[in-house]
Amino acid sequence: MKVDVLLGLQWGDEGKGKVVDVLTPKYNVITRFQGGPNAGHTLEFNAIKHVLHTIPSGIFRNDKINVIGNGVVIDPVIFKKEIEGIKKLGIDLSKTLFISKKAHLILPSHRILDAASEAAKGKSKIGSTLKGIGPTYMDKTGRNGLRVGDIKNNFKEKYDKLVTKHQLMLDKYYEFDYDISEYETEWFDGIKVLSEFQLIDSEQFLNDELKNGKSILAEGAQGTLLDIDFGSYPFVTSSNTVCAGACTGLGIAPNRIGRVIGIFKAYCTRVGMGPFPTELFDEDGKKLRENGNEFGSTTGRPRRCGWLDLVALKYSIMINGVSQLTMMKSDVMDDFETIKICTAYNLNGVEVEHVPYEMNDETQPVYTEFKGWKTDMTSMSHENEFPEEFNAYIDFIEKETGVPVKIVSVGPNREQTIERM
Ligand code: 2SA
Ligand code: MG
Repeated sequence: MKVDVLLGLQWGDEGKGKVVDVLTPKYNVITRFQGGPNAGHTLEFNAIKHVLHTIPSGIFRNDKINVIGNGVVIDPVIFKKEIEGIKKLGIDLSKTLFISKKAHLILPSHRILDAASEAAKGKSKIGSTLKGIGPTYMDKTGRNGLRVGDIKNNFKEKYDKLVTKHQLMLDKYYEFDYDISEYETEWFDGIKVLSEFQLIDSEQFLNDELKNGKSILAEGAQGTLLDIDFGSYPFVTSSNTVCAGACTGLGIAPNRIGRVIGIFKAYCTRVGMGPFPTELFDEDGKKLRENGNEFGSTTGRPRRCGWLDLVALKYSIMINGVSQLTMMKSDVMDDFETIKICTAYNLNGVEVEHVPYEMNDETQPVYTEFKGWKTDMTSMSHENEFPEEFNAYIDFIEKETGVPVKIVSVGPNREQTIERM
């Protein structure tokens, strides 16, 4: 058996949570491989809207195993809240949620360091979610991190050692008021909740599952353009959000990867700072934000909105080896007169069709215009119903990328998902 990977091809918030939830019935195991509570995966069903941060989006389907992989970073405080929220819906997670012993822990002081680092950067701040993601991955690669598997082994001693290091850093490099004790009690309560789950050698477990004929879906968080290596550095997150991240974040060999499902929005959004060539500051941008309810599901920040960027999309498809596409939220543009797609960048008078080393103000989008379909598509259930202009939009994307658009989502609900044959 193989591991299918589902990931975002833009700057996150493509709608991965919804698609994982829809695809879950086809898989035995759903797993997260990178990121942490900076993610906000929104699922809507039975008139319930639920946002997940650390827990895989397969949790609402019965009999599925959900694994938090080694590449994920976990904040016990947020984890505990998440568990409580899910339990309220009557779901028993004790037998369906497994956590990698090798996953790293976000300490209260990591969150403080994140805030201090952002404050010190002033105008050039990253616009991080302030969840402590960057500092936690720094400690991981710097070989100072604290892992889930440490909980049962001189934990307090290791914790104190790392916090002391963080305090020294805070005192030496930053002018930042903080009070660690504020979060600490809650944090240790969270550790208690965490340690009651099955803490496993997830790489072994996942490979054994494959050997036993079980299918696995790896659920990406954030998006390809936020990847630490291939995103718009330094305005990126601190993990490998690309397909290769599923190998390192789960302990799965590259030849075990099966389908790569790339999710993109019919337009583009971004939260946080950093370049965004197709960003709109006009009425269309406002309309995308309002129609699409484009506000961060973790931080509530308004998302920046713009037209679909095909140059960036092709880049993401290349890096990930995407085998099929899923287009989300086209319904947001159901009443648009004209829709644009960026098909090249104009760099100081020269037209290019690749993503440059650094995107900046000089990276000007070159657009191809499309006639809007001007049809409410939200209650459609079959591709035969698609308006001609909508088909033209999809055909263009398929032709340009060379990858089929297999699923189209026309609304937030499970039911508003249409498969294309
Ligand atoms: P961080 O916190 O260190 O990972 O932030 C670094 C950059 O990565 C961006 N980032 C995100 N972008 C979109 N969605 C994300 N998740 C939440 C959501 C975000 C929210 O689903 O809406 O609620 O605001 C996410 N997580 C990280 C971030 O904006 C920085 O640009
Ligand atoms: Mg999100």
